[in-house]
Amino acid sequence: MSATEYDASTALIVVDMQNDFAHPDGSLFVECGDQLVEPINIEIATAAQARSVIVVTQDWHPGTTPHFIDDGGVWPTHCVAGTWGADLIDGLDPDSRASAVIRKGTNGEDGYSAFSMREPGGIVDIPTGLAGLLRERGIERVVVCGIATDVCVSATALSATKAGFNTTVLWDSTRPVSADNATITRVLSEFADALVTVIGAPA
Ligand code: VGL
Ligand code: ZN
Repeated sequence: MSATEYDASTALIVVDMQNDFAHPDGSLFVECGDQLVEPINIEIATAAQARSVIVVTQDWHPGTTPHFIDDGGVWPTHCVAGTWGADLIDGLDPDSRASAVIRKGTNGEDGYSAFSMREPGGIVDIPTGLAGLLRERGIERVVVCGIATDVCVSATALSATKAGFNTTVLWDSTRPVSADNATITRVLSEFADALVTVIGAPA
């Protein structure tokens, strides 16, 4: 059973279910990321049946970018455009159901949120066009799942509320890069402050 309800004014956003994050051989494997395929498939199937908009995001970096440790950033090289690591994980069912695929970071930006990107170290948000696309389709509510809870899922959910969408995160269909208590507490309090609804939040 899906964790929430869907309808035609809801969009499901499946964040970065790519090999480098979700496959045990990935360069930035998020522990248990592979276990998300099954629950997310249930959300996708339920959302599709309810005629919700389904958005799939992909982290999509050039081979060198200040986002990567090798070039002065903080992350190991991951999700380089066109490589296996950037592909959606096998079994995510079926990606053809997606109404839109949003690729973030394509020009070397830090692409954490599905809604906007930012030059590394910069302060200006560069919209991805997702907010406009959702508004055009009459979307009022977004449901967010995928990887990573504390990075791209949280950035996506927080910008969704800022853009005026009623926002829900399916906690059990996300996994964090950092699973320590301090990180989880911070993410949950940011969600609470931004009025993001969290389904399945740890007590
Ligand atoms: C992500 C770290 C770096 C994510 C993307 O998808 O959560 N994390 N780039
Ligand atoms: Zn990245």
